[in-house]
Amino acid sequence: MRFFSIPQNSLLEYTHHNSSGALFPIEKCSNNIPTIAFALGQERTFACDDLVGQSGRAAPVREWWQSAQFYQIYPRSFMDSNGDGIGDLAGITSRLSYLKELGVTAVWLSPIYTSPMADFGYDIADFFDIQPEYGTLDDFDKLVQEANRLGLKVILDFVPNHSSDENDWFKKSVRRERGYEDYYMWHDGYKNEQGERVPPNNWLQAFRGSAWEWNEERQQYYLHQFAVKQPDLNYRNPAVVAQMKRVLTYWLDRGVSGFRVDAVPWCFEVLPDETGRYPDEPKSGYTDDPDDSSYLLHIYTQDLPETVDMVYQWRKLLDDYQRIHGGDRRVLLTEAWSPLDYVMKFYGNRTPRALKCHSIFSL
Ligand SMILES: [Ca+2]
Ligand SMILES: [Ca+2]
Repeated sequence: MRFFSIPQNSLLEYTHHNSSGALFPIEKCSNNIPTIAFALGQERTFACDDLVGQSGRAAPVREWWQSAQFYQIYPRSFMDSNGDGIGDLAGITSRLSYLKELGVTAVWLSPIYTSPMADFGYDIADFFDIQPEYGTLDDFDKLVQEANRLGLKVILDFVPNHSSDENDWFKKSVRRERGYEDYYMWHDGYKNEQGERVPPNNWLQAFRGSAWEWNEERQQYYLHQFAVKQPDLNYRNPAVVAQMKRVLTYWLDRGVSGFRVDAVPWCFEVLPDETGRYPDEPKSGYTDDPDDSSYLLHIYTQDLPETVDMVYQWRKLLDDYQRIHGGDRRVLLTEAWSPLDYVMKFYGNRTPRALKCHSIFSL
Protein backbone atom coordinates (compact mmCIF):
# COMPACT_ATOMS: atom_id res chain seq x y z
CA MET A 1 0.00 0.00 0.00
CA ARG A 2 1.09 3.52 -0.63
CA PHE A 3 -0.67 6.65 0.22
CA PHE A 4 -0.10 10.30 -0.25
CA SER A 5 -1.17 12.83 2.27
CA ILE A 6 -0.92 16.21 0.66
CA PRO A 7 -2.81 18.97 2.37
CA GLN A 8 -2.75 22.24 0.54
CA ASN A 9 -4.15 25.40 1.93
CA SER A 10 -7.59 23.98 2.18
CA LEU A 11 -7.22 20.45 0.97
CA LEU A 12 -6.00 17.09 2.06
CA GLU A 13 -5.64 14.58 -0.71
CA TYR A 14 -5.56 10.91 0.08
CA THR A 15 -5.05 8.12 -2.35
CA HIS A 16 -4.62 4.45 -1.93
CA HIS A 17 -3.48 1.49 -3.99
CA ASN A 18 -5.50 -1.59 -3.22
CA SER A 19 -4.23 -5.11 -3.80
CA SER A 20 -5.05 -4.90 -7.50
CA GLY A 21 -3.13 -1.67 -7.82
CA ALA A 22 -6.17 0.49 -8.40
CA LEU A 23 -5.67 4.03 -7.34
CA PHE A 24 -8.64 5.53 -5.61
CA PRO A 25 -9.64 9.00 -6.61
CA ILE A 26 -8.81 12.08 -4.66
CA GLU A 27 -11.74 13.90 -3.20
CA LYS A 28 -11.60 17.63 -3.14
CA CYS A 29 -13.34 19.71 -0.64
CA SER A 30 -15.93 22.19 -1.62
CA ASN A 31 -16.15 24.28 1.48
CA ASN A 32 -12.63 25.41 2.07
CA ILE A 33 -11.77 22.89 4.71
CA PRO A 34 -9.59 19.84 4.41
CA THR A 35 -11.24 16.68 3.23
CA ILE A 36 -10.31 13.04 3.41
CA ALA A 37 -11.31 10.39 0.93
CA PHE A 38 -11.21 6.85 2.20
CA ALA A 39 -10.40 3.89 0.05
CA LEU A 40 -11.42 0.27 -0.44
CA GLY A 41 -14.52 1.06 -2.41
CA GLN A 42 -16.20 2.62 0.58
CA GLU A 43 -15.06 6.07 -0.27
CA ARG A 44 -16.12 8.30 2.49
CA THR A 45 -15.54 11.96 2.59
CA PHE A 46 -15.78 14.25 5.51
CA ALA A 47 -14.73 17.65 6.52
CA CYS A 48 -11.92 18.06 8.96
CA ASP A 49 -10.87 21.34 10.41
CA ASP A 50 -7.65 22.06 12.23
CA LEU A 51 -5.62 19.45 10.45
CA VAL A 52 -2.84 21.79 9.68
CA GLY A 53 -3.03 24.64 12.07
CA GLN A 54 -4.85 26.53 14.72
CA SER A 55 -8.17 28.30 14.59
CA GLY A 56 -9.28 26.28 11.60
CA ARG A 57 -6.90 28.13 9.33
CA ALA A 58 -4.26 26.48 7.24
CA ALA A 59 -0.73 26.76 8.51
CA PRO A 60 1.56 28.64 6.15
CA VAL A 61 4.35 26.09 6.34
CA ARG A 62 3.78 22.45 5.58
CA GLU A 63 5.16 19.79 7.83
CA TRP A 64 6.95 16.85 6.28
CA TRP A 65 4.06 14.42 6.68
CA GLN A 66 1.73 16.73 4.79
CA SER A 67 3.54 16.15 1.53
CA ALA A 68 4.97 12.73 2.30
CA GLN A 69 4.69 9.51 0.39
CA PHE A 70 4.39 6.58 2.82
CA TYR A 71 5.30 3.09 1.69
CA GLN A 72 4.11 0.07 3.64
CA ILE A 73 6.44 -2.90 3.90
CA TYR A 74 5.34 -6.31 5.04
CA PRO A 75 8.72 -7.56 6.24
CA ARG A 76 8.03 -11.25 5.71
CA SER A 77 7.65 -10.92 1.95
CA PHE A 78 9.59 -7.80 1.02
CA MET A 79 13.24 -8.88 0.72
CA ASP A 80 15.15 -11.91 2.00
CA SER A 81 18.82 -11.20 2.70
CA ASN A 82 20.04 -14.64 3.80
CA GLY A 83 18.24 -17.09 1.53
CA ASP A 84 16.00 -18.71 4.14
CA GLY A 85 12.94 -17.70 2.15
CA ILE A 86 11.71 -15.19 4.71
CA GLY A 87 12.01 -11.45 4.28
CA ASP A 88 14.04 -9.69 6.94
CA LEU A 89 15.27 -6.32 8.18
CA ALA A 90 18.65 -6.59 6.44
CA GLY A 91 16.74 -7.20 3.21
CA ILE A 92 14.70 -4.04 3.75
CA THR A 93 17.87 -2.07 4.52
CA SER A 94 19.40 -3.25 1.26
CA ARG A 95 16.44 -1.85 -0.71
CA LEU A 96 16.03 1.51 1.01
CA SER A 97 17.97 3.35 -1.68
CA TYR A 98 15.54 1.95 -4.25
CA LEU A 99 12.60 3.28 -2.25
CA LYS A 100 14.34 6.63 -2.04
CA GLU A 101 14.67 6.66 -5.82
CA LEU A 102 10.94 6.02 -6.08
CA GLY A 103 10.30 9.21 -4.17
CA VAL A 104 9.24 7.54 -0.94
CA THR A 105 9.42 9.73 2.17
CA ALA A 106 8.74 7.23 4.92
CA VAL A 107 8.54 3.47 5.19
CA TRP A 108 5.90 1.96 7.45
CA LEU A 109 6.88 -1.48 8.68
CA SER A 110 4.14 -3.96 9.49
CA PRO A 111 4.87 -5.62 12.86
CA ILE A 112 8.49 -6.72 13.29
CA TYR A 113 8.21 -7.65 16.97
CA THR A 114 8.71 -11.06 18.51
CA SER A 115 5.55 -13.02 17.73
CA PRO A 116 4.24 -16.57 17.36
CA MET A 117 2.60 -15.23 14.17
CA ALA A 118 -0.94 -16.34 14.98
CA ASP A 119 -2.12 -13.10 13.35
CA PHE A 120 0.67 -12.05 10.99
CA GLY A 121 2.70 -10.49 13.79
CA TYR A 122 -0.23 -8.56 15.27
CA ASP A 123 0.07 -10.94 18.24
CA ILE A 124 3.14 -9.60 20.00
CA ALA A 125 5.09 -11.72 22.48
CA ASP A 126 7.71 -9.04 23.16
CA PHE A 127 7.04 -5.41 22.32
CA PHE A 128 10.72 -4.59 22.88
CA ASP A 129 12.43 -7.07 20.58
CA ILE A 130 12.55 -8.23 16.96
CA GLN A 131 11.10 -11.45 15.57
CA PRO A 132 14.27 -13.60 15.22
CA GLU A 133 13.66 -14.59 11.59
CA TYR A 134 13.52 -10.87 10.75
CA GLY A 135 16.81 -10.14 12.50
CA THR A 136 17.95 -8.42 15.66
CA LEU A 137 17.74 -5.04 17.35
CA ASP A 138 21.16 -4.37 15.86
CA ASP A 139 19.70 -5.01 12.39
CA PHE A 140 16.90 -2.61 13.21
CA ASP A 141 19.33 0.09 14.31
CA LYS A 142 21.24 -0.38 11.05
CA LEU A 143 17.99 -0.05 9.11
CA VAL A 144 17.17 3.25 10.82
CA GLN A 145 20.75 4.46 10.36
CA GLU A 146 20.65 3.74 6.63
CA ALA A 147 17.20 5.31 6.33
CA ASN A 148 18.48 8.44 8.04
CA ARG A 149 21.48 8.56 5.73
CA LEU A 150 19.12 8.50 2.76
CA GLY A 151 16.69 10.99 4.29
CA LEU A 152 13.96 8.40 4.76
CA LYS A 153 11.79 8.09 7.85
CA VAL A 154 10.76 4.84 9.53
CA ILE A 155 7.25 4.32 10.92
CA LEU A 156 6.36 1.29 13.02
CA ASP A 157 3.10 -0.50 13.56
CA PHE A 158 1.92 -0.06 17.15
CA VAL A 159 -0.55 -2.70 18.34
CA PRO A 160 -2.01 -1.44 21.63
CA ASN A 161 -5.21 -3.43 22.16
CA HIS A 162 -3.73 -6.82 22.87
CA SER A 163 -0.59 -8.88 23.19
CA SER A 164 0.11 -12.48 22.35
CA ASP A 165 -0.87 -15.05 24.96
CA GLU A 166 2.83 -15.99 24.77
CA ASN A 167 3.84 -12.56 26.08
CA ASP A 168 5.46 -12.71 29.52
CA TRP A 169 2.94 -10.16 30.74
CA PHE A 170 0.12 -12.60 30.03
CA LYS A 171 1.97 -15.55 31.55
CA LYS A 172 2.55 -13.50 34.70
CA SER A 173 -1.07 -12.41 34.72
CA VAL A 174 -2.22 -16.03 34.43
CA ARG A 175 -0.08 -16.79 37.49
CA ARG A 176 -1.43 -13.66 39.24
CA GLU A 177 2.10 -12.39 39.76
CA ARG A 178 2.24 -9.20 41.71
CA GLY A 179 1.71 -6.18 39.48
CA TYR A 180 0.33 -8.27 36.64
CA GLU A 181 -2.90 -9.55 38.22
CA ASP A 182 -5.05 -7.06 36.30
CA TYR A 183 -2.96 -6.59 33.19
CA TYR A 184 -5.68 -8.30 31.16
CA MET A 185 -9.48 -8.48 31.32
CA TRP A 186 -10.24 -11.37 33.66
CA HIS A 187 -13.65 -12.53 34.83
CA ASP A 188 -15.06 -15.53 36.72
CA GLY A 189 -17.99 -15.99 34.36
CA TYR A 190 -21.24 -17.47 35.66
CA LYS A 191 -23.00 -20.78 36.21
CA ASN A 192 -26.15 -21.37 34.18
CA GLU A 193 -29.28 -23.19 35.41
CA GLN A 194 -27.68 -26.53 34.61
CA GLY A 195 -24.69 -25.59 36.73
CA GLU A 196 -22.46 -25.27 33.69
CA ARG A 197 -19.84 -22.55 33.49
CA VAL A 198 -20.70 -19.84 30.94
CA PRO A 199 -18.82 -16.73 29.78
CA PRO A 200 -19.42 -13.37 31.47
CA ASN A 201 -21.66 -12.12 28.68
CA ASN A 202 -22.48 -12.32 24.97
CA TRP A 203 -19.57 -10.31 23.57
CA LEU A 204 -18.14 -11.64 20.32
CA GLN A 205 -14.61 -11.57 18.97
CA ALA A 206 -13.83 -9.92 15.63
CA PHE A 207 -13.29 -13.30 13.99
CA ARG A 208 -15.91 -15.86 15.13
CA GLY A 209 -17.43 -16.86 18.44
CA SER A 210 -17.22 -15.68 22.02
CA ALA A 211 -14.74 -12.98 22.98
CA TRP A 212 -14.17 -14.82 26.27
CA GLU A 213 -11.82 -17.78 26.68
CA TRP A 214 -11.51 -19.93 29.77
CA ASN A 215 -8.03 -20.19 31.24
CA GLU A 216 -7.66 -23.42 33.17
CA GLU A 217 -4.63 -22.33 35.17
CA ARG A 218 -6.07 -19.06 36.45
CA GLN A 219 -9.63 -20.46 36.57
CA GLN A 220 -11.05 -17.36 34.93
CA TYR A 221 -12.11 -16.14 31.52
CA TYR A 222 -10.04 -13.58 29.68
CA LEU A 223 -11.32 -11.19 27.05
CA HIS A 224 -9.97 -11.34 23.51
CA GLN A 225 -11.69 -9.06 21.04
CA PHE A 226 -9.58 -10.66 18.34
CA ALA A 227 -8.16 -14.21 18.25
CA VAL A 228 -7.91 -16.50 21.28
CA LYS A 229 -4.15 -15.98 21.20
CA GLN A 230 -4.61 -12.18 21.44
CA PRO A 231 -5.76 -11.35 24.98
CA ASP A 232 -6.95 -7.76 25.40
CA LEU A 233 -4.78 -5.61 27.61
CA ASN A 234 -6.66 -3.90 30.44
CA TYR A 235 -6.53 -0.17 29.72
CA ARG A 236 -8.34 0.54 33.00
CA ASN A 237 -5.05 -0.43 34.67
CA PRO A 238 -2.65 2.55 34.86
CA ALA A 239 0.30 0.13 34.81
CA VAL A 240 -0.78 -1.05 31.36
CA VAL A 241 -1.17 2.52 30.11
CA ALA A 242 2.32 3.33 31.41
CA GLN A 243 3.78 0.16 29.94
CA MET A 244 2.44 0.89 26.47
CA LYS A 245 3.83 4.42 26.68
CA ARG A 246 7.18 2.83 27.49
CA VAL A 247 6.83 0.84 24.28
CA LEU A 248 6.33 4.03 22.27
CA THR A 249 9.27 5.77 23.94
CA TYR A 250 11.52 2.77 23.47
CA TRP A 251 11.07 2.82 19.69
CA LEU A 252 11.23 6.61 19.50
CA ASP A 253 14.61 6.28 21.26
CA ARG A 254 15.65 3.90 18.48
CA GLY A 255 14.91 6.59 15.94
CA VAL A 256 11.45 5.94 14.53
CA SER A 257 9.48 8.90 13.23
CA GLY A 258 6.09 7.76 14.39
CA PHE A 259 3.54 4.99 14.50
CA ARG A 260 0.64 3.54 12.63
CA VAL A 261 -1.70 2.47 15.42
CA ASP A 262 -3.57 -0.78 14.91
CA ALA A 263 -7.18 -1.47 15.87
CA VAL A 264 -7.65 1.64 17.96
CA PRO A 265 -11.44 1.47 18.50
CA TRP A 266 -11.14 -1.74 20.54
CA CYS A 267 -8.83 -0.46 23.29
CA PHE A 268 -11.42 0.25 25.96
CA GLU A 269 -14.52 -1.67 26.96
CA VAL A 270 -17.37 -0.37 29.09
CA LEU A 271 -17.01 -0.65 32.87
CA PRO A 272 -18.92 -3.46 34.60
CA ASP A 273 -21.80 -2.63 36.92
CA GLU A 274 -21.50 -2.68 40.72
CA THR A 275 -21.86 -6.47 40.77
CA GLY A 276 -19.02 -6.87 38.29
CA ARG A 277 -21.29 -7.79 35.40
CA TYR A 278 -20.50 -6.52 31.93
CA PRO A 279 -23.64 -5.70 29.91
CA ASP A 280 -24.65 -7.80 26.92
CA GLU A 281 -24.47 -6.05 23.58
CA PRO A 282 -27.75 -5.75 21.66
CA LYS A 283 -28.47 -7.71 18.50
CA SER A 284 -27.86 -5.81 15.30
CA GLY A 285 -30.38 -7.62 13.13
CA TYR A 286 -27.77 -7.76 10.37
CA THR A 287 -27.34 -11.56 10.46
CA ASP A 288 -28.87 -14.68 12.00
CA ASP A 289 -25.42 -16.19 12.64
CA PRO A 290 -24.84 -15.78 16.40
CA ASP A 291 -21.10 -16.43 16.06
CA ASP A 292 -20.60 -13.68 13.49
CA SER A 293 -19.22 -10.48 14.95
CA SER A 294 -21.83 -8.43 13.12
CA TYR A 295 -24.59 -10.28 15.03
CA LEU A 296 -24.19 -7.66 17.76
CA LEU A 297 -23.96 -3.90 17.88
CA HIS A 298 -20.62 -3.23 19.57
CA ILE A 299 -21.74 -0.37 21.71
CA TYR A 300 -19.83 -1.55 24.79
CA THR A 301 -16.63 -2.83 23.20
CA GLN A 302 -15.75 -0.31 20.49
CA ASP A 303 -15.46 3.42 20.00
CA LEU A 304 -15.52 4.34 23.68
CA PRO A 305 -14.64 7.93 24.63
CA GLU A 306 -11.85 6.65 26.88
CA THR A 307 -10.14 5.30 23.75
CA VAL A 308 -10.08 8.75 22.16
CA ASP A 309 -8.54 10.09 25.35
CA MET A 310 -5.89 7.38 25.19
CA VAL A 311 -4.93 8.42 21.67
CA TYR A 312 -4.75 12.03 22.86
CA GLN A 313 -2.25 10.86 25.47
CA TRP A 314 -0.11 9.10 22.85
CA ARG A 315 -0.20 12.20 20.66
CA LYS A 316 0.98 14.26 23.62
CA LEU A 317 3.76 11.76 24.32
CA LEU A 318 5.03 12.14 20.75
CA ASP A 319 4.84 15.94 20.94
CA ASP A 320 6.63 16.00 24.29
CA TYR A 321 9.29 13.71 22.88
CA GLN A 322 9.88 16.08 20.00
CA ARG A 323 10.11 19.05 22.34
CA ILE A 324 12.76 17.30 24.40
CA HIS A 325 14.73 15.60 21.66
CA GLY A 326 14.13 17.87 18.70
CA GLY A 327 13.84 16.66 15.14
CA ASP A 328 10.81 16.61 12.89
CA ARG A 329 7.28 16.04 14.08
CA ARG A 330 6.56 12.40 14.98
CA VAL A 331 3.43 11.17 13.24
CA LEU A 332 0.52 9.18 14.58
CA LEU A 333 -1.60 7.38 12.00
CA THR A 334 -4.58 5.55 13.46
CA GLU A 335 -6.62 2.73 12.05
CA ALA A 336 -10.30 3.13 12.83
CA TRP A 337 -13.27 1.35 11.30
CA SER A 338 -15.72 3.61 12.99
CA PRO A 339 -18.59 6.00 12.36
CA LEU A 340 -17.41 9.32 11.04
CA ASP A 341 -18.50 11.32 14.04
CA TYR A 342 -16.24 9.12 16.17
CA VAL A 343 -13.37 9.18 13.67
CA MET A 344 -13.51 12.97 13.66
CA LYS A 345 -12.67 12.98 17.35
CA PHE A 346 -9.23 11.58 16.51
CA TYR A 347 -8.47 14.57 14.36
CA GLY A 348 -9.66 16.97 16.98
CA ASN A 349 -11.25 20.29 16.31
CA ARG A 350 -10.79 23.82 17.40
CA THR A 351 -10.85 22.98 21.07
CA PRO A 352 -7.64 23.17 23.09
CA ARG A 353 -7.55 19.40 23.17
CA ALA A 354 -7.48 19.08 19.42
CA LEU A 355 -5.71 15.85 18.73
CA LYS A 356 -4.38 16.44 15.26
CA CYS A 357 -3.86 12.82 14.45
CA HIS A 358 -2.06 12.95 11.18
CA SER A 359 -4.20 10.55 9.26
CA ILE A 360 -6.86 7.97 9.87
CA PHE A 361 -7.33 5.07 7.60
CA SER A 362 -9.22 1.84 7.29
CA LEU A 363 -7.64 -0.86 5.17
CA1 LIG B 1 15.65 -14.11 5.61
CA1 LIG C 1 -9.68 -3.81 24.39
